[in-house]
Amino acid sequence: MSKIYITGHRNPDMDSLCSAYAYADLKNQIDKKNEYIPVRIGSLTKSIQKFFSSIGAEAPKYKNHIYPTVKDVILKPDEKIDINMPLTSLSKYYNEDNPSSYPIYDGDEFISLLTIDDIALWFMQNIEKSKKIDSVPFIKDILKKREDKFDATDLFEDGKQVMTKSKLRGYPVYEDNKYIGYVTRRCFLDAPKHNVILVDHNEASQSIKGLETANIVEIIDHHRLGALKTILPIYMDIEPLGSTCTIVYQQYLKNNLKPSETVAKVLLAGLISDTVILKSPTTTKTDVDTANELTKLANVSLNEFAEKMFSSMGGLTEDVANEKIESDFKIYAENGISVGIGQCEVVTLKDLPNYKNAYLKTLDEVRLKNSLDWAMLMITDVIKETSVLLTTDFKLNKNIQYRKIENNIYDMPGVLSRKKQLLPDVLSLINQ
Ligand SMILES: [Mn+2]
Repeated sequence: MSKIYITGHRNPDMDSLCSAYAYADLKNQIDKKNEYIPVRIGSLTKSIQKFFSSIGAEAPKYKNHIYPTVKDVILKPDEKIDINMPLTSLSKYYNEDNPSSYPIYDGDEFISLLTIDDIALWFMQNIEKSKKIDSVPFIKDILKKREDKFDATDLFEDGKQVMTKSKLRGYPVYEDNKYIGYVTRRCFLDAPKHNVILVDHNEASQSIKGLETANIVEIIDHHRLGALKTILPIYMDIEPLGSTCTIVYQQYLKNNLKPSETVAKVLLAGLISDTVILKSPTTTKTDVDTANELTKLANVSLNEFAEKMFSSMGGLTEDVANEKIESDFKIYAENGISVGIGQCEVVTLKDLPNYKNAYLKTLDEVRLKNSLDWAMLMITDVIKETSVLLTTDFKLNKNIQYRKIENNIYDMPGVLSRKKQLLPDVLSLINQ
């Protein structure tokens, strides 16, 4: 049984997290030979965390990288050899697989590795001294305690470097300060590879660190193709649909399965979040049909669920200004001008007067932090299907075509898509 990690892109959004979660659920049902683990490679916003707990699901766990680690190659002998046993009790293991080191215990507690060098040296020194050895020595007479050790999370390549230079033949491996096994030089002959499925992205630059050392086994996505080369042929399902969750639902159908109520909610959340409740210009008929079927399976009404989801994600209070601006902030550079545009969704814009000043101020801090000329935040009311734009001070503000509500705040009725609507307008301003 191997582990196969399923990950969305960096700065994970709802669609990335939900499609990883649901695809792992599907794969675990159709392939019992492997274990599929949904992961995320960026922090979870408080609002997304809230949503997952509100439907009783556990959001994918954080995974830092997919490089092989020392833990992937450890040896764990079944039997424990006790320090009080005679040396000869080891001969069976040395006959079987010739280990250069062997872990020695005192009762249940791991003490140290006994290496073949320690044994040889002991005999040589004793023969030198007394010229004859009358009785079999005990392991405790020979064993040397050493402090050298690896941590389970040490990278395979780092471990290999250490072992290549070290005089020691083996190192114990600890996880959370607990001994879990040991490694010898032989363990580092071939680097193991982790298996990974990419969802909601297909480009290495947006993916998990260490991807170049892993086996990509599948790609499920709805973005432009910028995929990397693979050694073996892989399964890909890339379609121009509104969300990756839509594709994952189609995968359930292809396998004659139905998602559970909870998984249907997760899929629906990713779908309505990426398509702004099916109103974004990226929405297709398949997305609409999928949403209808998912609402039945999830036992919810689309609008109520959407409103609940977006409102459970919380309003734009002052304490989350940074998070709301930065969690989905994309930077573009054109014509020598750099601009960053954040987007967030709300269920009402009526409390805008309460938070606008705090958000304008934070927006300028985010602009400075990223050394940008211009920064914007598009706040989309997903119920009324309209947006408001906040901007930092910039010479091009006077050319903005949207209706000015007040300084640095503009009304964008009907605008829902940053990619397809706001961005082209901004780029044309920059290029004028
Ligand atoms: Mn997506």
